[in-house]
Amino acid sequence: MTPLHAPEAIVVRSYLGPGDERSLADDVLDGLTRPFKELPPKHFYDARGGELFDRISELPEYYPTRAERAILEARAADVAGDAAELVELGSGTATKTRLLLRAMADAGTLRRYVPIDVTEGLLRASAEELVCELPGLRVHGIVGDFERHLGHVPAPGPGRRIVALLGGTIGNFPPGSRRRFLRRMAALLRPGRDRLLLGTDLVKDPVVLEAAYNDAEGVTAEFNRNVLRVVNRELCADFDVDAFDHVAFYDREREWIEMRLRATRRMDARVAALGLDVAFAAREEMRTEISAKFTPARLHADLAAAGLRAVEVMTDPDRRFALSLSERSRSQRTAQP
Ligand code: AVJ
Repeated sequence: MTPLHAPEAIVVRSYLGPGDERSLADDVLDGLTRPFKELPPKHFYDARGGELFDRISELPEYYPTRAERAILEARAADVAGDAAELVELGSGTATKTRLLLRAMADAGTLRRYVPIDVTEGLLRASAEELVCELPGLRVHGIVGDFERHLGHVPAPGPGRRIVALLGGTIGNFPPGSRRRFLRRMAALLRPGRDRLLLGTDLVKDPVVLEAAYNDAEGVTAEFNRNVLRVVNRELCADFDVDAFDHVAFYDREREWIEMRLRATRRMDARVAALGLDVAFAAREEMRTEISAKFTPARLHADLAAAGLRAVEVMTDPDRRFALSLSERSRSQRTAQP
């Protein structure tokens, strides 16, 4: 049987190589030799970490995924209606993406989907499904790290492009890096035509925020500890994973959730691949994630600092989460990716 879609409908390019274990190695070397130890959150997401995150997104306490989906369900046509191309950073299982691509298909403007994700299997599987579901769609997949491989996003085609960073992932960046990264995303947009679609979790009652990161089932705790399993496997380390407690709290001053791992006792660990010995004092904490929460003022200030201007900010009925659509302001210059 001939496939319904053209065989060349899917192109997948991988930019991951030996350098990627090195990126973990460099991050671990930096992070574990700091006076206040720290590991960047992007290393949570191996296959197990991805599954744990999917489970988190279904927890009763973890509202962001549901709130964002509710906005997309109500507003997909307004968001993506007349766009030709969707570039998505960290596409994962592409469930929310479907709503956008369908709206573009319904409007008759859909041409291309450009997902960027570190997990090649997920990316290929969702590309196959999408080209079957949406006749005429072309997928240009980029297997890579969106912090390092944005330069491989192909030049935009005719029609409007939307660059999407959903889920509140922008909150993982500390304030200065956040603006730098927004600027690099802005560089993928043509002024006056293309748009950035950004998901941001909103400042709210700290009780609600802290519950979302301290679920009763302990899935977030397992997700948090998973970064140590990744380091053990990839860098031949010997962390006693279960000897670390999950800690998550809302920092009211900085307006972000901070996750940490706390050593339950004095501990020595060896990271053999780095020839590194690490000592933890009893109750010493290591930071594993920040997840910034936004006020409308902070969102607009960060966008403006990146040469962007919001044309629309949509929230769910409970105002827990915001999806914003922004344009590049013509006057400002932006950095190259
Ligand atoms: C995927 C980064 C948006 O910050 O809420 C969920 C990750 N960490 N529970 C978030 C996460 C703990 C999530 N993001």
